[in-house]
Amino acid sequence: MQTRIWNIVALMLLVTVSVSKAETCESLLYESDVPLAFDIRAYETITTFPGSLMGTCSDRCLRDKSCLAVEICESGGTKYCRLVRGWTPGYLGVTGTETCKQYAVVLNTTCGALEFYDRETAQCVQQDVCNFELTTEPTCFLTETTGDIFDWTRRSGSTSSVSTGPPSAKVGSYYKYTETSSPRLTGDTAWLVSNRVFEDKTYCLSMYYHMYGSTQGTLKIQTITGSDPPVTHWELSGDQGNTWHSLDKLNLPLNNNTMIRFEGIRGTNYYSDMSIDYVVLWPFACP
Ligand SMILES: [Ca+2]
Ligand SMILES: [Ca+2]
Repeated sequence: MQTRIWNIVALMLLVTVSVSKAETCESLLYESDVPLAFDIRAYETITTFPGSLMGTCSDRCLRDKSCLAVEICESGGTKYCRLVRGWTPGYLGVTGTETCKQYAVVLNTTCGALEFYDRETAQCVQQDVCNFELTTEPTCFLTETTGDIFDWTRRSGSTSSVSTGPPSAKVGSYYKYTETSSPRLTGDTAWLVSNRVFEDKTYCLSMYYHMYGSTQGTLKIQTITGSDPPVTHWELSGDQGNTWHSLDKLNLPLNNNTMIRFEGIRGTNYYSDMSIDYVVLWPFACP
């Protein structure tokens, strides 16, 4: 009976920790990245909670091969750990207010920049990420295309209209957005499409998006396989306030004949600038 009570207490503590995670840590950013030996041991001492929390975290990471990294997060002097999919820093020197330190899981080697260590295949794998910091980004899997009405615009700082668009990028200095002032009209579309051949499996997409403006339009994430009609996997319309939001986990079933398409659709007036930044595509289903 006593064991059961302690289990309940431990469970309540874990629930408490889970709630605070969402408030203090963002899943897409980190403060630092430290390679670990394959045999993961205690990477940081967490004294605030019972040992079970630390033990659970380590055990899960050892057993779960899809776990590629561990994060130690801190909130108000309280530390806790969580499992994430790890990667090496894409852009060194990214700073923010995050309080998580990330530890990548690597085997006697450190993967190169913009790579992560895939424990299942024991290889360093390139990370597909669009941060839009460069005009041409080798790691970015999205590109402009024709067949739509206009292009997405790469931008630093605010957009040229008031009461729409973000004040700045979410990560780094640049982002992409749909400039919806004249000559753009209601319903005009701008597409970004993938330029990669994918494997036949489910990938996980995450990103930041900003959709501020009283006549905000619609953003869709779609897949198109062969000549089939587009399949919409995520869609959002209307004013989402003047803040960046995160889309954490979107499963996308892909194969070598599938294209990913981002579709921005202008709303009824120019208060319709929508933005995206730090779009990441993992070659695994979402955890
Ligand atoms: Ca950026
Ligand atoms: Ca275009």
